Amino acid sequence: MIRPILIHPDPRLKKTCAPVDAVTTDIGQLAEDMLATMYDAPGIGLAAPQVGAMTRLLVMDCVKDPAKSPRPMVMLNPVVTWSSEDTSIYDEGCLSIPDQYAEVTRPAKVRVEWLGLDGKTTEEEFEGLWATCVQHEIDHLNGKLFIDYLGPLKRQMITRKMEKLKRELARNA
Ligand code: K1U
Ligand code: ZN
Repeated sequence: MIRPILIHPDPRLKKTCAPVDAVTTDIGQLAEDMLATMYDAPGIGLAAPQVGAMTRLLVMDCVKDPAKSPRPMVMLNPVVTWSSEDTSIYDEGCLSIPDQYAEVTRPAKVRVEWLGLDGKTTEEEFEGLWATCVQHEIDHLNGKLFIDYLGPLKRQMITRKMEKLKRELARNA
C-alpha cells in the first residue's frame, strides 16, 4: 500500500522516533508499504516519520540505473558506529520538501549497524550516495531535516514555500 508522505512543516517531522522493540508483522507491513511508497514517489530513501509512523525504521535503494538490479534495504534501529573525517557535498532533496534542493556537507563514509526484518544485526560501511542517503534518513529518525544544515534565511524561504504549497494542496483537496 502506498502511504501519503507528510510535507514540511509538520510537528511529526521534528520528533525523535522510538526504537523498534520487536520485529512484528506490523513492522514488516510498514517496511513493505514504505518501500512501495519510496519507489512510487520516486525516491532513493524514506524514513518512517515521513509516513507518520514514529518508529526507528528506514528504507533505501540508491541503485538509480534501471539496467542494474535493485537493492532494497530495510533498517530497524540504525546507528552510525563510525564516520570518516573526509566529507562530501551532495545537492540533497527530500520527499517531505518537494522540489527544493540544497548542498549539504556530511562525512563521506559511515559504518552503520542495524537490525534487519530477519531479527539479525548487520554492520556495513557505506560511501557515495549510499552514505549521504543513510545519514539523511537517520536524521529523519532524530527529527532533523536537510534544511536544518542551511542558514536561517534559506531555511525560512524553503519553509514559506512549503507552507504555500500545503495551503494550495488543501484548497485543491
Ligand atoms: O528521505 C527522503 O526524503 C528521500 C530522499 C533521500 C535523499 C535524496 C538525496 C540525498 C539524500 C537523501 C529522496 O529520495 S529525494 C528524491 C531523489 O533524490 C531521487 C528521486 C528519483 C531518482 C533519483 C533520486
Ligand atoms: Zn528526507
